Amino acid sequence: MAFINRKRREIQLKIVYAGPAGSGKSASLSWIHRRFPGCFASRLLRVRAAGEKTVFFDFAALALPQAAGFRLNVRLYTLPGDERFEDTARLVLRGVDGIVFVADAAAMRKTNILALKRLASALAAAGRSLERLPLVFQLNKYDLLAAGSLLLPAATLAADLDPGLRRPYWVTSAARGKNLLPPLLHLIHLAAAALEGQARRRFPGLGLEGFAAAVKEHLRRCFPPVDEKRSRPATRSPGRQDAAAARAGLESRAYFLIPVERFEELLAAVQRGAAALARIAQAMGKEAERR
Ligand SMILES: Nc1nc2c(ncn2[C@@H]2O[C@H](COP(=O)(O)OP(=O)(O)OP(=O)(O)O)[C@@H](O)[C@H]2O)c(=O)[nH]1
Ligand SMILES: [Mg+2]
Repeated sequence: MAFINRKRREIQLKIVYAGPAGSGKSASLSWIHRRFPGCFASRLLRVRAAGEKTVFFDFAALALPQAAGFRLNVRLYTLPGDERFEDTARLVLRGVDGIVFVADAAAMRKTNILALKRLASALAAAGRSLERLPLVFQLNKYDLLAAGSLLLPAATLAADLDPGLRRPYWVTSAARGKNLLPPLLHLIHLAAAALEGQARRRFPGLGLEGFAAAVKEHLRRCFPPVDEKRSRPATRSPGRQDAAAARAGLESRAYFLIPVERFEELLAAVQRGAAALARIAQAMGKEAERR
């Protein structure tokens, strides 16, 4: 269940982008962050470990006002898809409230299915059930159809991952910024509704009634409808708006190199807040560079 601090009247929701290696998880979060910098309370942090063993994940926090009298903090992470980074995945999945599974339409069929199975096992090992978690699917890279690639039909890919089609899915292109917001916003709303339901049963006096509806309304206000024309990558002679967006994108990203043995410490900093995370990651990065 999400982290609720009753004293400080604060709720944290943790949303994780999962999926096979290279499916477009980082590209999706990075596009949303670049396109709507004003909706975020933090920069987009890309964390990489120094040393032999590599860990890699992205992190950003959404800035949302109070909902049902609670300050809401939505933390967004991407998991590294590569099997070698299972330790990272396990740590990042701790306390997850919802998952955007980004499938790769250009990958082999079994690649997506295996990645989903691995995710279910990682959650089961931590005593969680994928079945019971809010989950949406992004079927990504369908822009490649226009380039002449032969891709699995989206309906087939969706049925591969969710045979009963019980979960919603969107056909997306992280490269072109197509359909990236709806899955995320829908998932945050699902996670908020799940939390409201759980809290009603477990903490009847908490007063979270209307929480999910308030979250949905904040999200609608924060993320205005996307103008698809502006979401295309800048052309050779970018207009003023495109240049400003590109600059904002560059400034909003940060890359950190951290020693892997301090990864737990880094994640603990994530729990404390984006500013603490940035400070610690920066210090670790400097340390790693000196070695
Ligand atoms: N054509 C196309 N390429 C994409 C799309 N999304 C991502 N890519 C490309 O696929 C590659 C991998 O994208 P990432 O976003 O780094 O993938 P990831 O899921 O974060 O990968 P890991 O972190 O390694 O698990 C990059 O070269 C992206 O430019 C898409 O929608 N269409
Ligand atoms: Mg990535």
